[in-house]
Order: sequence, then structure tokens, then C-alpha cells
Amino acid sequence: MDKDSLILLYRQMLLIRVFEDKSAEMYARAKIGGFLHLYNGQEAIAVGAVAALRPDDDLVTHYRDHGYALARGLSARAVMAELFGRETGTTGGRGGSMHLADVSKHFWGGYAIVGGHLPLAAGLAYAAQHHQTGRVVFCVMGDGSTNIGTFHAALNWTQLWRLPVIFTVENNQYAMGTAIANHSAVTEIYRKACAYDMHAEQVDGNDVLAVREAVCRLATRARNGEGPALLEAITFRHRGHSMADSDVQRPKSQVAEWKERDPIPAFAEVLLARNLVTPNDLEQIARDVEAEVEDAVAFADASPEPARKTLYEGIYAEPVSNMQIDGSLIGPPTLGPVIFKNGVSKHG
Ligand SMILES: Cc1ncc(C[n+]2csc(CCOP(=O)(O)OP(=O)(O)O)c2C)c(N)n1
Ligand SMILES: [Mg+2]
Repeated sequence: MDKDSLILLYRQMLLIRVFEDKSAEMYARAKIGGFLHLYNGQEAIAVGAVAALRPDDDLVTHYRDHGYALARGLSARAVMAELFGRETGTTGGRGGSMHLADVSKHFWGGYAIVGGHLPLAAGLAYAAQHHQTGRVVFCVMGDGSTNIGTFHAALNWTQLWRLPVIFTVENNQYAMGTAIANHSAVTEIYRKACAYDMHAEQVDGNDVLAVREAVCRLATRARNGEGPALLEAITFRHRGHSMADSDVQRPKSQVAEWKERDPIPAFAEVLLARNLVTPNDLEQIARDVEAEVEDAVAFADASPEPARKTLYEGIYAEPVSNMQIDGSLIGPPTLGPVIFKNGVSKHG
């Protein structure tokens, strides 16, 4: 990678960190509602992985998705506005934190159901193979997801069909407050792939360059028709499971130990040691990132909430005729049976 690309990796990791610290503050001020799962400590995985992919490779994520959205180039403004539930958000303020998406960027987004998105990734990979687009699908999940039935179904199917997908497990060693040794019979997650004869690797998830290299390698394999892979990235989250979690189950000493291995200062050290940046350059990057996040908050706060009349948009292909908002009917103007495309009729 050239100097500018390496510095960009650092900037992206820092942007995610500062953005999320600000989101935590906005959550505490009740500007953000619903759930908020932060990615502090895991930034090297999203940034390293997205840097290894083509812009048209498909990205499917779990609910801890802010880092992937920002790394894929969704604007800080649109992501913050989505967290605020505003019209200018990535999904018009309807999805919130766990459902960021931008199909124009092949970012199929965040899914709230643990493991529920793996079959979707398999479907996208099937489409890529069938239409010979040359695309690879990158699907990320947590360690807890690997105990779910869809994990096994998706690995089996994609290996059987040699589909171009990289399943990446962010092994942050806990599913909510349950330590991996208490939730998984196999604690080295990459070994689960051998049940399906699938290629698997383990990588240091706190090393952005190691993650990028691993994903480059696995993407090349997949593009060459060599099939899917399971990548286990070892990491740790600095905060509790979500903003609603008081994080009492994880030993404080373990959290402190992993904070010492923070991927962002570690990569700053690499850049400094290679004489690619000066301490002044790093300070300038920090100032730029702070300004970008402040601008995103101001933008989100000034954006309107979605109009009530749009409440049902994007939910039904054909709105049901008796839907009402503020006493007035929306959807098809005539009352009477609504015939759905599958031939089922319902009386509105
Ligand atoms: C099918 C399903 N079961 C339970 C939940 C509740 N839940 C949300 S996140 C989570 C833990 C998942 O842990 P892991 O896969 O390790 O991801 P992490 O949060 O650590 O990134 C659980 C149990 C859910 N959303 N979906
Ligand atoms: Mg986990």
C-alpha cells in the first residue's frame, strides 16, 4: 500500500472511534433512541476488510455496523442522521443503528437477528456466481452467531456450491456477557469450518494490516472460483454489549488488558516508525475527524423527522388499503379486497 492509503486506514479507524464516542454521548442525551451497539476496539477489522474489497463487492453485517458503514464510505452525516431517526439518514430514519444500509454502495446492511443475515449473504453469493459478476460477498458476525443454525446451513450450502463468500467472525470473546468458553463447545471458531470442509484462517483482529492481507487473500481465492472461507478475527470490545449493558460480567482486568492493545494507537506507532507521519500529522488528522463528526451531529440535529404520511413506505410492495394515519386512509384510494401478487385476497 502507498503512504496515502496507509494513512487513510488510520483516519478511518479514528473516524469510527470518534463517531461512536460521540454517538454514546448523543444516546445519553436522548438524541438517539432504540439500541446502540458500539464497535470500540474492533475498528481494525472493518477498516482492514473493506480496504481489501472491491467497491462493488457485497457487504452484509450484523447489528454492530457503524464501522462498516463508515469504512464503506457512507457519510458520517447520513449515518448520524439515521441514528437520530431523521429523514436524511441512510434508511430515511426508519432503521436506526442496527439497520444501516446503502444499496448503491453494495452495503446491504445491518441485521438485528443474530445469524439471520448469513443466508442472505449466501443468496448474494449465489447471485454473483450465477450472473458471473466477479463479486465477492463479505459477511461479518460475532462469535455468538456461530452457534446458530443459520451459520451451519450457510456454511454447508456455500461450500457445497463453492460460492464466493467470506464469512468473518469477530471473535470478541463474549456474546453479550457470556464468555466464549460458556457458550461455544469449540472456542477456536475457525475450526468450526472443518465440519463443512471449508477453508479457514485465524487473524489478529486488532492488526489492520493483517486483516487486510487475510481478506485480500480470501477474496482472491473466492474470485478464482475456489469457494468460500471462514475468517476468525480475534478482538475485544472496549464497551459493554450495548449502551443498555452495564458490563458487569466481564472482568475489569481483562477489559483493561485489551484496552492496552487498542488497534488505533498501535497503528499510529506503525506509521510513526515507518516515518510516514509526524506527531503533528496525527494531531491534524484528529482535528479533521473531530470536525467531521461535529458537522455530522449538527446535520443530524437540523434534519427533519420523517413525515408521518410516509410511515408505511418501504414496508409493503402494495400497501393494504385500510392503513390509516391521523384518521385518513393511505394506500390505494378504493376500499375493497386487495389482491396480493401471490393471489391471496384480503378485505381492507
Ligand atoms: C436470534 C437472536 N437471538 C438472540 C438475540 C439477542 N442478542 C442480540 S446480540 C446477542 C449476542 C451476540 O453475540 P456475538 O454474536 O458474539 O456478537 P457481539 O455482540 O459480541 O458482536 C444476542 C444474544 C438476537 N438478536 N437474535
Ligand atoms: Mg461476541
